[in-house]
Amino acid sequence: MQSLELFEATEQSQPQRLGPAAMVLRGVALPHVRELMPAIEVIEAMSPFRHMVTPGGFTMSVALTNCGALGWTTDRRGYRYTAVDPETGAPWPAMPEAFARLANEAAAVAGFDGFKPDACLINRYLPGSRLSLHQDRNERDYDAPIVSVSLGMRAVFLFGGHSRTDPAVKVSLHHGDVVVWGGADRLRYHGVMPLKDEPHALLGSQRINFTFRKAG
Ligand code: MD3
Ligand code: FE
Repeated sequence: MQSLELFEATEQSQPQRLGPAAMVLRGVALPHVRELMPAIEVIEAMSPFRHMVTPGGFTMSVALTNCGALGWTTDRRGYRYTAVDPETGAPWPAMPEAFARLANEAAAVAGFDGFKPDACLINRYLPGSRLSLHQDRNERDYDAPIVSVSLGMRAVFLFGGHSRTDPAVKVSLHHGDVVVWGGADRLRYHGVMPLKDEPHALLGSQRINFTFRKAG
């Protein structure tokens, strides 16, 4: 028991470097969970989670919604950011101040001062959901970092290189973990392995991931 507690304490306190400008901050979102969870309910009541279709005609296994001035969408015509939810015809729900603050503080810890996200993509994974290797390149400005917050079930994240065929490092992301990446790591290929059903005490059989970006 003693050694397990020591291990967990270490897991949470050591920022893990994935690349020259990419860091995993273990557990730093844990104090914010009680604010984040009810905020998701408000957001999904306005803009529900939905499975979007890729330009290649595949329906994503991950369901998504957005908050903030801009939201990421895909359909047969391509990937893009829009100010309006194509499903409701209304603007995406506003980004809660607490979300923007968490993203700004995490970015600063990783060395990116003054991060002001205008988009927050919210991905919902169920057992079996996956995200194939891709680059995030629909944002206007690659100088801004991206901040991701993981809640619920564990996921195995794939951190690749600058070419699709470069070998990928596997990183487990747990409830409360935050990843920040920018600079030289901003355009790395990345993805998420199919989720195993390991129900989480608070969220059950799902994983929620927020990615904060400066899209416009
Ligand atoms: C990218 N989401 O929505 S975020 C996406 O867990 C997306 O839902 C994943 O990729 C998710 O576009 C991953 C975390 C992440 C971490 C490190 C990265 C993305 C990264 C390093 C380089 C590039
Ligand atoms: Fe991505």
